[in-house]
Amino acid sequence: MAFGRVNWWVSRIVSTARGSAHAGLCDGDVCPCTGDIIEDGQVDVDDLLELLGNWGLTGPSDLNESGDTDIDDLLLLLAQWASCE
Ligand SMILES: [Ca+2]
Repeated sequence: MAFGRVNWWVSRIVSTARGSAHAGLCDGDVCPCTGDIIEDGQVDVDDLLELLGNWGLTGPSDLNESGDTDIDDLLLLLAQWASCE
């Protein structure tokens, strides 16, 4: 698969995740930077790998505190993809 096509899919997923997060879990326009799992000041691939490594488990990767790390947590992380401010 060409890089441009992968980039398009990532953009679509992040856009959808941002819409989901803003529809339910954020307070107004302010979303906490809970996606910064490894606490380095940004939500990036390192946080994504940490989340995937803890799939099904509780802990810091359980961003919505539902009791396990699942697709909802992945969508939250993608919605916060960027530097934390
Ligand atoms: Ca969860």
